[in-house]
Amino acid sequence: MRLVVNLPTYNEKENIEEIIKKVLHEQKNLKNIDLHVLVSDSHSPDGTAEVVKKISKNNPKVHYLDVKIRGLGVGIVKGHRFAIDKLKADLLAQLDADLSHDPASLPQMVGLIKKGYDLVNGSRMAKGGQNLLGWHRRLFTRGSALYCKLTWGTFSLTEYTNSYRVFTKKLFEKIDFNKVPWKSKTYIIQPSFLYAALTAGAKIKEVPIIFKDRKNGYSKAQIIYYILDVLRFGLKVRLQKSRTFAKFLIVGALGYFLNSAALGLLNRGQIYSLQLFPEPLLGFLPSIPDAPKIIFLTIDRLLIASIISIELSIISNFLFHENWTFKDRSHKGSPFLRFLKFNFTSLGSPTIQLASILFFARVLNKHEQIGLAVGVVLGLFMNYTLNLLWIWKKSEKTSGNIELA
Ligand SMILES: Nc1nc2c(ncn2[C@@H]2O[C@H](COP(=O)(O)OP(=O)(O)O)[C@@H](O)[C@H]2O)c(=O)[nH]1
Ligand SMILES: [Mg+2]
Repeated sequence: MRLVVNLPTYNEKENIEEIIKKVLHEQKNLKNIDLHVLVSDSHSPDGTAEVVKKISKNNPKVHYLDVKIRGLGVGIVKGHRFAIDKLKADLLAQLDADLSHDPASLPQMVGLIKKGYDLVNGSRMAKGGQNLLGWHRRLFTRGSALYCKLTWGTFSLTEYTNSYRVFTKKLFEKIDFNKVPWKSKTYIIQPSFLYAALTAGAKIKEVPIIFKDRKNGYSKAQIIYYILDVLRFGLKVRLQKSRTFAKFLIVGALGYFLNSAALGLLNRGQIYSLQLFPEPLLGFLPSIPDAPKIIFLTIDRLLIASIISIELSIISNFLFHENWTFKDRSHKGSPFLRFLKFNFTSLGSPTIQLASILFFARVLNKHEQIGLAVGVVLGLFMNYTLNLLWIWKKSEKTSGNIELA
């Protein structure tokens, strides 16, 4: 099994030889792994290329790739692509070339990949991890992590803005790079690649790492622009997630209008006060008082019309959810079974509304309209949650699984 460790570089002349040596030193701890190092360099003007080319001449395990264009994302994405296509990598790793990341963590990370994880994320914030940068960089790292957690909804993932990772070729191939801003001049590749891995269904494990500040050379991080990119990316993720809920609300509103129009036409021949037919469409059914009664239910035109129009709206909601709202989620199993489940969950809302009306009116002595309003909102969220957890579950494509070390 071949592991290619990608070291993205821009002006790392003073560090590159030592980091290559340190990575190759780990070969002894990586049994059954054929370890290679790839330096993906953005055409550094400082002579990084010369240093690497000199080493690679004498060592077939060391490779140099000039990605030509500036950008950490370019180095990362083009480097891994080259590792797969030209170096025949099965496993991919990446770490900073300035000795901030200790390659000694590689064996543990590779071990976890062998256990079945798709991506192992080095984290400064997992228990045992450390960030030895200055306070403003630590603040940035922590702030970004909190922001990403909140906007992405990934509370068990502790680190987002770090490059130390190991993952499978299979995962890399699954990622749609058209959706990853990898050509950006900032380091947004770090969180956005992680997000892409999550949406590709990656099983992720975090391991604690210690991040040391570089001794030689200078940092190319442009923190202000990076912050702006992290903010923008999180917002985009949030909006995408909210889009599903917005669709759910639109479908619900449409269902309500269909329901009320059908009820009006069947029971009165009108939509709201607009008379469309001279007679109710169900005019042949008896209305009170000549309707038969079963216990407390009067089997009259209103009851039948309500049942038909409610079911019509359930059918309409189901069709829209199936083909629009939850289109990207799992459609495994029989659509009919999903339809039955949907009918069942649709009963939940009125039940919750009734309970809420009674609770507000009888227990809290409040107006029943408050109870109804609360019940509508609660019912809506319950329905939405059940739809997500029970009917249109996370698909292979959209699910992610994160574990901490
Ligand atoms: N290929 C490539 N690598 C880059 C570029 N900018 C930074 N890097 C590398 O990314 C890693 C982290 O960059 P660094 O400047 O140390 O950022 P910091 O650790 O966040 O301060 C180092 O190995 C850099 O050489 C770039 O434009 N192209
Ligand atoms: Mg650095």
